Amino acid sequence: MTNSYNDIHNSKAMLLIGSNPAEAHPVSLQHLFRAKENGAKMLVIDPRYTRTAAHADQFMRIRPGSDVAVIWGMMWHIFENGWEDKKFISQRVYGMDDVRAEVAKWTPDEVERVSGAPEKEVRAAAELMAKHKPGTFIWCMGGTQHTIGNNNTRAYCAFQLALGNMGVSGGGANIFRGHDNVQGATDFCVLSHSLPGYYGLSAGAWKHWSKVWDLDYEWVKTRFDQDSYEEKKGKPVTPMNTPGVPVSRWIDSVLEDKNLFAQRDNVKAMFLWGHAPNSQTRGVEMKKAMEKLDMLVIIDPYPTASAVMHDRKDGTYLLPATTQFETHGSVTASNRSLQWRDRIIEPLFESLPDHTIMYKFAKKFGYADKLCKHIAVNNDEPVIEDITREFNKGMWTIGYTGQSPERLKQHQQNWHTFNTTSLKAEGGPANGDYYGMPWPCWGTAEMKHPGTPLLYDTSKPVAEGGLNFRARFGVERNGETLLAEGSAPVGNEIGDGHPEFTADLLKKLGWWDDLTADEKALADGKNWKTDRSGGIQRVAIKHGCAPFGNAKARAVVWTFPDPVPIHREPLYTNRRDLVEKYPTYEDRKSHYRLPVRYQSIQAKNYADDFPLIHTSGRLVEYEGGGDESRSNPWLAELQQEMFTEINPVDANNNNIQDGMAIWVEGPEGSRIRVKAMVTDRVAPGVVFSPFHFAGHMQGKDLRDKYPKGSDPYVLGEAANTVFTYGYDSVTQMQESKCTLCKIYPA
Ligand SMILES: Nc1nc2c(c(=O)[nH]1)N[C@H]1C(S)=C(S)[C@@H](COP(=O)(O)OP(=O)(O)OC[C@H]3O[C@@H](n4cnc5c(=O)[nH]c(N)nc54)[C@H](O)[C@@H]3O)O[C@H]1N2
Ligand SMILES: Nc1nc2c(c(=O)[nH]1)N[C@H]1C(S)=C(S)[C@@H](COP(=O)(O)OP(=O)(O)OC[C@H]3O[C@@H](n4cnc5c(=O)[nH]c(N)nc54)[C@H](O)[C@@H]3O)O[C@H]1N2
Ligand SMILES: [Mo]
Repeated sequence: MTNSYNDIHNSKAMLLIGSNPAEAHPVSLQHLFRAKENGAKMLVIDPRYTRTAAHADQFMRIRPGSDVAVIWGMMWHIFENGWEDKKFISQRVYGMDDVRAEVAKWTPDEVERVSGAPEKEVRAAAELMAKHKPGTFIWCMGGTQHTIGNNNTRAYCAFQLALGNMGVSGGGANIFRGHDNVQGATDFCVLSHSLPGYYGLSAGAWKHWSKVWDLDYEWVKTRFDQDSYEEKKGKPVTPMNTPGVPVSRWIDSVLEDKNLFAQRDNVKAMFLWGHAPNSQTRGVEMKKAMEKLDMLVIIDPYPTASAVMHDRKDGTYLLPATTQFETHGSVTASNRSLQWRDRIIEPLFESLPDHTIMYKFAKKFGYADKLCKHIAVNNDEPVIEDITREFNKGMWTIGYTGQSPERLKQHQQNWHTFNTTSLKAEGGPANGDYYGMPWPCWGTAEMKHPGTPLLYDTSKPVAEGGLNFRARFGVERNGETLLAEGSAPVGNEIGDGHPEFTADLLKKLGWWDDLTADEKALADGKNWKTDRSGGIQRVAIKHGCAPFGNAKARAVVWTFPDPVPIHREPLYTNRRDLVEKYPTYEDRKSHYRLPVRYQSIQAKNYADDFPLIHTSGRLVEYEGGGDESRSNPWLAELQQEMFTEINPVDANNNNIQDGMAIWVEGPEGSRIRVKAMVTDRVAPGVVFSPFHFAGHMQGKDLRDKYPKGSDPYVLGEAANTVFTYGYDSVTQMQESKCTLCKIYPA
């Protein structure tokens, strides 16, 4: 998220695509209402007429999976009418001409053919955004859970770049997140492809973190398999330097032919740590994978659907974890602000906080002393403040270094001093800071950087939270500069684009002697993100420069499968007429260590037997897999049954009446028994299911299998039992917004 929920108060227009905050972010929706009261226009683009759409000035319905078509369709009108911000593009964007060439193909007729949105609506939507600036662009899961999710999100960003809506208050790309610490979990890379702070997995990255942890890099290396199973740029690489299997594909890491798997063996043990299995697609195959494991461990306040989905007899452990109310420490909000939280209640029953459980494992494995070398431990609980100080010492890349526990606590204790629109403290002990010091909060805590409330905003000096686009991808490409031209943050002494800061660049600029002797000792030979003294960052900022250089935003990502976002039909599509022109990717031999199927699935026509598009999402009453919220009597009262939304036309054509029990059957051979909700919220040809239910499997009630007294009040079929194969070509996000189905009375 480049801006913040609060900053949306300053927007003149709000575009929401694949985002339904009335159900998924009801508190954040209040900020959108503030903007509406200030006169902002609201545009909602979604396959469904949602509770959010009910508040919109314009609602535009699209076919699931057609986001690129409709965004390029809107940009077609923007370019046609010269509504783009030419100055912004020439100074701060690389590759917009390539986008323009792709957009030219999306004439109004083609946009309507692919997305279903008629020219009149698409033009009105484009005009709404072009004539009301600054405008914010909000997207959520409707855009990301696709094989081309990365194309969708990049098309959204290109749209904002074209209008010059980036780096300004009231503008930006604002992605409403899921759980309260999704941003923090991402920043720490609780993922398979990077070390904390997006350092990647190269030897240099491991060496940096080994220094921060004060561990011998050679010892860290011995923790990994030294054999190689794949190549990078023609050279063999070991698992330590290659992304592991992402959670979306864990089933395949168990079931896939081991000879096709880029690691020594299949996965034999699985920890589901705060994870609901019914949140993942291919439920029937997951049951198989669960049963094939040697060991299954569930670390959760609830037994979850993991307790009932499989028929394991042994080797299954349930470790009760506390909830966030029983621990304390910092979490990171969507707008990159860190917030300190206190413990509300002592841990209930025998449950333990997650970090205590983790420490106890490290003890069993024999490396607890290394895990907590500079972290005090009380009664097996690592001290949270010390963990915070440790990441402060390492995460220079994104400026997670200035938010010391002391500063975070000061913000928490002085909430009332912060302005609720600008997030800036007006007087008081944190005067001038932005709430939670949204990252990047550069340098050390002593430097007192206030945090960066808006990314890439050149109207303020970097020292006061200003910024520009990163020089992350080199300084030149095909003879063209990648650096910003004639644009820099206020007070930047270079006054134009410049590369990332290194010790050498400081020397070249004659700024090296601005470092103290202590800083020089750590900074020599290093760059802005590996200098553990923070001196390079401090001096760059002193001269008004962003430590990561000043470049253009790239609208062409030459390292991705589709450098300029293009439309591709979903794997399971009922628009066979579009497959030839907009085919999916070729199958891939190895991505995140596993083969990935694309074309081999799309090649087969499922549409005759499974004519309806099946999409999925959220209800305000329940959260995620839903075991926690379906165990809450007040919420359970409000949504007592799993259901599927069906348009009256499809209901009538399939002998279905509102409230009837029906089967929804998917193309991979499974079906779920649910209640029909007949409604025009969905268009003919599209059905929608919430994914929060579990405890029924293909018509069978599994209530008896829950440990005594732990069954949630409400059980139901998991939508993901019938959601199918399909993974984003870069991130491997599952395709849970777009599959096919048929429906019939049960
Ligand atoms: N009550 C509640 N709140 C939650 C959650 C919860 O489980 N319950 N979960 C949290 C989490 S983890 C997240 S990530 C967020 C998610 O928040 P959202 O993404 O807003 O929620 P969803 O309902 O999954 O999807 C949003 C919309 O995408 C639409 N959609 C479906 N297919 C497409 C498509 O192809 N293109 C487009 N443009 N739109 C499409 C759906 O119709 C839906 O209205 O919510 C968070 N908030
Ligand atoms: N079909 C379909 N599938 C989807 C989606 C969709 O839109 N459609 N959305 C996807 C998205 S965006 C997401 S984020 C996932 C969500 O998927 P998950 O993250 O797997 O689901 P949740 O149920 O939100 O949370 C998982 C578990 O965390 C436990 N928990 C709560 N607090 C704590 C704690 O402090 N410690 C521990 N250890 N556990 C705790 C809860 O009891 C719960 O069982 O679902 C995905 N799946
Ligand atoms: Mo999410």
